[in-house]
Amino acid sequence: MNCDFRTDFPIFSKYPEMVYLDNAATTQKPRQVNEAVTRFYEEANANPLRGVYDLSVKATEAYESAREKVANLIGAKDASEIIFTRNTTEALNLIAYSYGLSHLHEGDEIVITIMEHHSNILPWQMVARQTGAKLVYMMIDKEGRISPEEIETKITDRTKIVSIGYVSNVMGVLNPVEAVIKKAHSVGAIAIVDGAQSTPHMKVDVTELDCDFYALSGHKMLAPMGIGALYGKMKLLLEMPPFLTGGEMIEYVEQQSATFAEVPHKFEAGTVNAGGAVGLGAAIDYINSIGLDYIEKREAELVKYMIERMGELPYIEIIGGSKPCDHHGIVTFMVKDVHPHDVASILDEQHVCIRAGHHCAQPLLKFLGVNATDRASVYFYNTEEEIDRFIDALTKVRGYLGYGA
Ligand code: 7TS
Repeated sequence: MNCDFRTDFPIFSKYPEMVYLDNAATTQKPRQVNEAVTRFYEEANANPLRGVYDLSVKATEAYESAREKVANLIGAKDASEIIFTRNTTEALNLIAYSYGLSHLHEGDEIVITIMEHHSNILPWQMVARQTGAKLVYMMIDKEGRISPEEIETKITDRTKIVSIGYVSNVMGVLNPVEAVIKKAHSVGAIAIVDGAQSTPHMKVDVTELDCDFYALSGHKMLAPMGIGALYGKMKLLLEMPPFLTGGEMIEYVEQQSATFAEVPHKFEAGTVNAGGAVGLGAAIDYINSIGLDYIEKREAELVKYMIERMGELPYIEIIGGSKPCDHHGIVTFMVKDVHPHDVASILDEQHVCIRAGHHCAQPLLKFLGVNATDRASVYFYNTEEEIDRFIDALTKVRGYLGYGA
């Protein structure tokens, strides 16, 4: 297996002893992305979309070219349907504040699943509180699956919004988003996909999916923190009011009123994160140079190996599906008798980075009957050797705390 691209990631040379298995939280950044950001600030820095002078035009071109790259990556037909946001959280809040508050009324229903990240729960709680709409949950089985009956019975004529994560950040399960989108449309509801955990790892085509909105975070796919994107169907974006107001999102401003800029700029108030967008564009170029087919296949191999090796340790319980293909890059687990935070601390002493806690999915953890878990998550740059180091570290946990094997 050729792992040459690991040398593209300066952090791995800086900490050669580190095993980084918290990729679902954020990924490491390749030199190519860091250099693209630096190049933008050294060679094209000016406030984009404002100046008529050459440097500002350069900055605008760099920013808009990144928008094209996001559109191409996720199969949006028109780059104007891509709005830059800070992250998935801001993208979902944009839909909630703009579409949700202006379209929902008392008696309407918003349908999500019990395994959503808090950023796909709290915006809908807010909309429900302010409009009198009801928040309804599709439940899952122990393996994290949503049954066809659950989709059929929870999405009804009262449903106006359905919002679902493509891949769960805790279970790693790939959700049946196509069926959910179809059902949502059949009752006249809009369908939103939280793509935070899918976009970095698999081919996504929003046109084929026919979702109305799709949210992603750059930092989970090699890009800098502070840049994300929202795809929305143009006909919805045109009718939606702005989320934030102020500079750069207007056409004309009078003393008491204003008209707004065209989509997407209507939704990008204030000075934009052009450097971040350029970094996201470079991250997309990098991902394309490796290929999402390869990335998906490689991560499946790594997860299969990780689950096999974890199977050698009888005191480990993996949460969710029993098959490796149920865990898209993410393996959440418990070590018998040991608090997940202790596990993560003991692993940290051995330079292995994993996440412990509720993973911003408290309703899911309550449903699973646990307060916290451990989670190891891979990206294409991880290796079998690192997984061996992770397993070696895990074998020491119970001994450190005085438990037998
Ligand atoms: N949706 C899902 C499915 C996520 O996994 C996350 C972040 C978000 C939304 C929010 O993304 P953000 O970029 O706006 O923060 N998930 C995690 C995680 O699992 N550990 O840290 C962040």
